[in-house]
Amino acid sequence: MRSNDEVARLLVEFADRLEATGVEYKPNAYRRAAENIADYPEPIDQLAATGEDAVAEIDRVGDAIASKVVEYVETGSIDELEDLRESLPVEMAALTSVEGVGPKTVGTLYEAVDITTLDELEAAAEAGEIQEVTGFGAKTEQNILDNIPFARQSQQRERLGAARPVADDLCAYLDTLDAVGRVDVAGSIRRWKDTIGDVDVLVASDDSEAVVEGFTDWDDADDVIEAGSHKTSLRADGVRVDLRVVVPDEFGAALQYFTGSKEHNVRLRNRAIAQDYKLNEYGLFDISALDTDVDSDDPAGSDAASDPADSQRVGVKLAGESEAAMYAELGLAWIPPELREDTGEIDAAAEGTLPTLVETGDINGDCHTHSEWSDGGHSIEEMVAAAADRGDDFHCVTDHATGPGIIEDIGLDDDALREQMAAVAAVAADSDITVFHGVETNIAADGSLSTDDELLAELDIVVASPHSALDQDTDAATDRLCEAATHPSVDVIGHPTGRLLNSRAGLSVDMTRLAETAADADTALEINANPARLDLAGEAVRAVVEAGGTVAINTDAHSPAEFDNRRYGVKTARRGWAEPADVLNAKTSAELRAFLH
Ligand code: DGT
Ligand code: CA
Ligand code: CA
Ligand code: ZN
Repeated sequence: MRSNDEVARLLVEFADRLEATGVEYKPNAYRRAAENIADYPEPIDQLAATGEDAVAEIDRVGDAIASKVVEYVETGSIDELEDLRESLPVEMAALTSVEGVGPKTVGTLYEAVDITTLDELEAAAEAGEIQEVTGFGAKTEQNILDNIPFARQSQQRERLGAARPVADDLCAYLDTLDAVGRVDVAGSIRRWKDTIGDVDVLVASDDSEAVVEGFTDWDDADDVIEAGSHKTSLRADGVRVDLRVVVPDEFGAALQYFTGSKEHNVRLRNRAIAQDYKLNEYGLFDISALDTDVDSDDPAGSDAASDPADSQRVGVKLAGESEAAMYAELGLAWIPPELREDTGEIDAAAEGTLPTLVETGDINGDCHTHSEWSDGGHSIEEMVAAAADRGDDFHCVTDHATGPGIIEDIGLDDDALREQMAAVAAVAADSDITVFHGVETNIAADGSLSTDDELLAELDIVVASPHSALDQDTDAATDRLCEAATHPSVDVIGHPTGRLLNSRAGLSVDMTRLAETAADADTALEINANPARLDLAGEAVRAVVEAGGTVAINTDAHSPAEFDNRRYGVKTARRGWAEPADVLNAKTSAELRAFLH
């Protein structure tokens, strides 16, 4: 099966390789086609099966690209792309993941010094070979060297937003199999970490062979990496998935163990040891009545013929089937997976002071959205209707202001914003939900804003975001955001660091200082729920919560479909220990109006 994302990735590679060989215009056509195929709601392989014309019906997909898509779906490869790969045998995705290295640079460096991989790029930069290439200098070479570690890491991790739908689909599929009892995700994906090394899935079953067989038969399974009777790994949609099968009696223990984090587990195990208990993936055991050496990992004393795991099942079993019972027997309240990072959650669970975390159902509306007035794809009416349909009580229209980092014909100048006031008011008058009119204005490098102060004061809500100069040092970046946060009209700082997961580190910010300044100024700091951003990150949210400040969980939706990203923002808020009272959008529209004034 060829998923839309897979086809889109291939077209992006096609575009990169064309660009590397100096082709103009065409690469952008491929990239736009890739975007629209990735967003297309129907499966591309079914569409391709009905012919090229059907594929060409997708917006911005022309006949030439449609025929390549069909070629790929039918044969598994595209001749022209294979030729491009042969003439430029480089690891394109890995090399272009280095900030500042684009396809053209990759082409040049291959011609000049034969670089094909990240390792070769690093070696050449360290040897000073890159600064010798025409068009490059010592500064560029140093930049490349500085950005390689981030790139290397990004190559090994997948964005949550790419991995989570794969996990959801897999769990839904496994649930349909007879042999499968309970099924749940574990690992970092259950903790909703912003990037994922691999997806861990756990199944309770007495027939692990049937489960493993069902797993490898899954439609989305691409290649099997490792097949065992209780643990199998495969790749699906570019994501590595580890499946473990355990007996129902031990499901809770395995779920606890494989959810991690490793640091959380280490602290929990120490707590167990202090109670004379043994904690592992098979259960929680009271070993106080046993000889002390039974707990040792030295296999010499155990029966070599038996299951090695049997030496782990010792003493009196206290819990194993249910995860909640595992925690309860350790004298702890059940700890939500998002908190399991060893940052005080075990003490809080022991003292009964765990936070009551915000939930998706607590959110009453979005404070940062776009329409076709700037770079959104839909009218204000459509966006408001979609918000009402999903049960929201309010909706904020915050199109881009023109300014640093925003393409001129996308952003609104002050006149256009004034014109938009009447348009929003007209939609608001016709809508059952409360519609606020605002703007997403830009924070320049010095902290000044792109929109006139008087106009900002007239708007219902002002989101101010950094869109340019994202390489400032920590002091300058923090000063910049604090300046914007204390502007009398600013209500929300949008995607405060400007990071893009796996592709741009964003501003380095002293979060404690920003959080305290923003809390004093009654300005909310955004958790941008777009899975390419998740900005603020969970740790930064924690700083806001501890400073007594407010976070806003916004989708920054450019279309109704993007409202669905809200869950990623809520989970990120939970990773930062946020309760409903800490969250701007958990307010009712009347409470929000009061906050905005
Ligand atoms: P990832 O996949 O890199 O995003 O992160 P995780 O947390 O999913 O890590 P992974 O997939 O290597 O292992 C899943 C869980 O299994 C991990 O969170 C905790 C548990 N685990 C794995 N190895 C160890 C270990 O050596 N010690 C302990 N205590 N737990 C481990
Ligand atoms: Ca994992
Ligand atoms: Ca794993
Ligand atoms: Zn925005």
